[in-house]
Amino acid sequence: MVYELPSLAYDYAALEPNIDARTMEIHYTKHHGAYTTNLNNALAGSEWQDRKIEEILASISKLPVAVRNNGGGYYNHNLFWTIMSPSGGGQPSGDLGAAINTHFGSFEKFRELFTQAAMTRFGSGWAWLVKSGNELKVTSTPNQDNPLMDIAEVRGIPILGIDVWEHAYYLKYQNRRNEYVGAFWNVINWDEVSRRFKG
Ligand code: MN3
Repeated sequence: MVYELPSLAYDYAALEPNIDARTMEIHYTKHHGAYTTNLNNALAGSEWQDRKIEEILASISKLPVAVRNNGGGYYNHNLFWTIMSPSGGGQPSGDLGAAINTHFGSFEKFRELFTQAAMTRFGSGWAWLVKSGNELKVTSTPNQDNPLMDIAEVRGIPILGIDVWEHAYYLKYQNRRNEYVGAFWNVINWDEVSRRFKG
């Protein structure tokens, strides 16, 4: 199997002004593109090359660091593009909205926790909302790690994630990660997050 860069459901400028077109273009074509190529190279000829990415990540402690970095980068960005939308923002309703209220008290409390996870991740990494059994948890991971990995502190199925690597925001926001994280809420595709929550 050869992993492929998935197509984007919107154009580079679609998330303006929250995420600028130049950042989207470089992030998708160069960064995600490189993770995809490097994952294929790292898996070539190994017994893992025909396995699903989720299975690879679940056994990542047994695999070379190049698979961890690029397999994580491949999966994380696949998720990231889909959980954003030009018609995103607002709050989740239905089962996901109810589950957020149950586990965090309110949407506002959840937003605070998730923002804190994104802001306190030192250096490069991701903040996540994960489904862990019947629970919802907020966590963060360094580099391109994620909660599917058997090495993660908090394991679960990621249903929402924000990339807090500087490459995700530096052109528009420079060092102001807080502004980028604030703008992210305007583009969250809650329909997709709900779909992942149910799945
Ligand atoms: Mn990135």
